[in-house]
Amino acid sequence: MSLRQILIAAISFLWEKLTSLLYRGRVAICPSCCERIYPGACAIVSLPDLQALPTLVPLQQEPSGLRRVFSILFPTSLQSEWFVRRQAVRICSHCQYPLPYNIERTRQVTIAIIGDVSSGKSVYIAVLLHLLEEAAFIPSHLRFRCHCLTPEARERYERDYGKPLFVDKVVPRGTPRAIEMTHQPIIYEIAIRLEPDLPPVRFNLVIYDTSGEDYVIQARQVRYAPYVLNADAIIFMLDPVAVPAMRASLPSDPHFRYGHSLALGHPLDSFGKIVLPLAQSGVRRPRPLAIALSKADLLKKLRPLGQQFSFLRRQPDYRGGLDLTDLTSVDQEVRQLLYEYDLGRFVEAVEFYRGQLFDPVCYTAVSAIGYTPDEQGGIPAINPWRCLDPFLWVLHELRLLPARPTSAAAAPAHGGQALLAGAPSAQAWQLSQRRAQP
Ligand SMILES: Nc1nc2c(ncn2[C@@H]2O[C@H](COP(=O)(O)OP(=O)(O)O)[C@@H](O)[C@H]2O)c(=O)[nH]1
Ligand SMILES: [Mg+2]
Repeated sequence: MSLRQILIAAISFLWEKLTSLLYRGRVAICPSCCERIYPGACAIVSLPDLQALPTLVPLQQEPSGLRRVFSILFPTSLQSEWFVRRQAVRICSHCQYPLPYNIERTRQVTIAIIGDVSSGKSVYIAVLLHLLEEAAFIPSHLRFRCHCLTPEARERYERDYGKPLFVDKVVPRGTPRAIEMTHQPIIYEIAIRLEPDLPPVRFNLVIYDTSGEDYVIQARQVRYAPYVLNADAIIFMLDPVAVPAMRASLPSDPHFRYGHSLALGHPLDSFGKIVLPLAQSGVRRPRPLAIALSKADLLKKLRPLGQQFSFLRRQPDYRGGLDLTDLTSVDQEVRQLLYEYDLGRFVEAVEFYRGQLFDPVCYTAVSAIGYTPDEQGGIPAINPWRCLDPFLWVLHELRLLPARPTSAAAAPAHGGQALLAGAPSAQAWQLSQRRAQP
């Protein structure tokens, strides 16, 4: 190696170190290709027909040289009248995806809803989006705004899953495997005002739906569902139908002939395969993990009425705020249920990664439909039960949503750790929330 080459290598190394220090907090992840980007260094285009790339008109090229450094540090605001009139958006430098208009100043929160094929992800997401848009969980004293930034992706999802469920009353068919390496997530801009004189808590909620095969086949996950690696929180759907001991205890329901003809993987194997890329990625960033036992309507058929778990008989009231006391008891009962049905090893596998990949962990049970579909996949109605438990818990753990004040005395959970922290006052909570912002 010549002296010149050594000098060039040293300068580029120093420049890299300097820029990573200088650009701290300016980096974002493209919601579509999941590559790291600097929003300030992305090209700006006019996109009158939102998300229809062929119609885009360039307004500002990607800056280069010193202008690039300046643009990264002080991104051009798209809120000026000139940009607003042209419906300007930034596009990703790697995949040209039209980025959320506020990406340079708003926290992106990715909640990865993952699980094996047919574990109930798509149905759950379709119902969750409805509940989110109806603000069904926001206590009446809080002001809430939820605006979808990806109307086309949302419409497509509604056509494929929302309409069959809510209008046609039939369970939709499975999600096809991904063939592209970019994704069309559904993104909501959310603002929650806790106190009239305090600025609202703002974030962009990013939700994806991918085929279960893309998660459980490791090579496919890294390729087609890379957002799991960057997810801020994970909801793992645990399918009771895939648990041999539970399935054996369920009456031979005609429902099993619909949508369950696949050879289902054991949840322990699926969880292991999903976790492996996270463990191998070297990113040691523990994130909240909610285990959601899906299709919980089936759990009611496991035992005679009088011997059922108490959480199956309770209906949470989200209007009063997230009830951590109730969640703690659900967590304990679901763990107990898993041990009872031979899934102790699953709980232990989760514990193994706790602190390293996940922290904290909460066990919940959800039924997106609220009924068991008939032989043809027909359902009488959609009557979601406890669907918001994992979602709200995750938001609470990410310090984006306060809990009901009376739940401050939530019992400490397993391992002597307080799984569910108490609920501070709105002001104290918002202060701590702001400190937690990246
Ligand atoms: N009993 C019951 N079955 C459900 C529920 N949600 C989904 N299913 C069943 O699970 C099948 C797969 O659901 P889907 O959301 O497509 O699973 P995905 O492959 O994980 O996206 C559906 O065809 C339904 O038969 C539920 O809340 N209760
Ligand atoms: Mg699906």
